[in-house]
Amino acid sequence: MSLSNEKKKEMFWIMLLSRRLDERAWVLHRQGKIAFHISGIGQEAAQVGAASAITKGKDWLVPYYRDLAMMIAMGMTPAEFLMSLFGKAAEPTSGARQMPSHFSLKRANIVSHSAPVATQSPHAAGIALGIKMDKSDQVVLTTIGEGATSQGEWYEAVNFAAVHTLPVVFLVENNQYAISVPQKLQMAVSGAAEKACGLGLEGIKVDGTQVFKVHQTVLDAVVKARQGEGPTVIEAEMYRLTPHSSDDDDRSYRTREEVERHKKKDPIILAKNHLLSEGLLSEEEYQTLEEKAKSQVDDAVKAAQQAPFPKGETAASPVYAQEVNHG
Ligand SMILES: Cc1ncc(C[n+]2csc(CCOP(=O)(O)OP(=O)(O)O)c2C)c(N)n1
Ligand SMILES: [Mg+2]
Repeated sequence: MSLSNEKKKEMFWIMLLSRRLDERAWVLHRQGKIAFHISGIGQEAAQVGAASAITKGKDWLVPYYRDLAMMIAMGMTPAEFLMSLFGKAAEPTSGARQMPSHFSLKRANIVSHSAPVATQSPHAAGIALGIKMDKSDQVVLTTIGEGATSQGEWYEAVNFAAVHTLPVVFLVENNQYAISVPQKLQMAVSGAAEKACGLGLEGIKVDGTQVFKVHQTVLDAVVKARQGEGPTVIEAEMYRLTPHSSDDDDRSYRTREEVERHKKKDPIILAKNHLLSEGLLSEEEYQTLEEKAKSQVDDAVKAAQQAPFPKGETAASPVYAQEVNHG
């Protein structure tokens, strides 16, 4: 089923809003107002394309730390994200106990991941097993970086899902680096999609800078999973346009020329040009969206800054089911 014009514009809006929100997080970090940020800049097309292929509130999502745009597409608000950066009590992932960007959102069936990379993959396979045992037609989407597909957990999860024909889509966001390690020092194959055939399932590569292409590829895999035809590995290729995190200096391992070259394939610009060329967006409408994004981010920053911190006496309460007596 092809996307309606309205849906295409909405997907572009989510990408734009997420980009401006992500950029603001960098500014807040450089102003010394937050301690840490890990960015999804350059990965918005894959994230929004994939999120709009599952059914919100019905299907399950097990994301990873770069998925800010995916989370916004799934209904997390900018203020909720910013509250996690400021460590505020009302942030929905953990009430400020988790590191920022360890995303979860109970109301949208989005499950938190642990800090060790790839541990989310077996969680996703396990949820998919539960769905199959319940004979439900839900689907699980899970994401991961290409570097983390070297981890045993990823192979175990994909293998298990293939053996048991589980309704799960493994989306690999291949941004070409794992911190400072380029893909060619990470794997001897052409990418994560190539690994899939060795485990007995389909592996598909897609241009991860093209939101509507990613959407269609993930949608096909979701339909297949929902029909009981098993899992798919999808590798979306893009480029991490920022350093790994606010603690990283990428000048030590890649040239500025390389980064500048990849900015020509910035997914926001590609999506904007696509909508302009199809007559779905005008320059004036685009400027209006930019202003709207700026004012929504401004408002969200204010709300998050004004929100209360968790109370000291609640420090252990969301971690343990019952209060623990340390005396
Ligand atoms: C098991 C484990 N080893 C190392 C780390 C440190 N670490 C955090 S992110 C990361 C890079 C992961 O790269 P990739 O999977 O390509 O994802 P990207 O950050 O590029 O999106 C590493 C090595 C970790 N969190 N867990
Ligand atoms: Mg990577």
